[in-house]
Amino acid sequence: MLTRIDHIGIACHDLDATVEFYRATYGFTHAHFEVNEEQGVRECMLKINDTGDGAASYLQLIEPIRDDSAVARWMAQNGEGVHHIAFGTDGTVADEAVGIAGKGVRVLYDAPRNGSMGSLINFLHPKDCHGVLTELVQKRPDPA
Ligand code: CMX
Ligand code: CO
Repeated sequence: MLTRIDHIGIACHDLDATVEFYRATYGFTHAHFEVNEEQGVRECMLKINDTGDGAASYLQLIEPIRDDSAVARWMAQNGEGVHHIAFGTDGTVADEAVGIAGKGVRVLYDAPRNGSMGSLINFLHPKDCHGVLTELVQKRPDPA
């Protein structure tokens, strides 16, 4: 079941300056930085709040590291701004993807890929989601 807004993905030109904007303007300071080579981004997950399913909601600030990345292509058309939304599941992304694909929505990857902080992710095509690039997220299992 999809139980939370896991994150909102926001494309930016200068990650450090954008993180500083969110800190100085809103006081969001719980920041986790990483590079996702496969997705072609440097990113910062800014935690906004914990959620009832034991996970959390974030802003995902993303700066392209390659001109041929999905985010760089999108920014060439749109500039900075909201790029995607991500719903979190309390189950697996693989199961969510099967269920959603069965409703006629295109799932972009055959199998889940690596997302932020050890999560597993997949995407739904924006043209099948009323113009919204939609991501599915399964948070990293808690260490045993
Ligand atoms: N939101 C809404 N619509 C979008 C979009 C977005 N982010 N990106 C592309 N589109 C639209 C385009 O406007 C275009 O519409 P028109 O045909 O009406 O012009 C259509 O989708 C196809 O666009 P395109 O430029 O030909 O598409 P791309 O080849 O760039 O591929 C997509 C689009 C969704 C398949 C690609 O962006 C993708 O694979 N995304 C998933 C991966 C990703 O976004 N990674 C970055 C985030 C990583 C993370 O969250 O961790
Ligand atoms: Co994302």
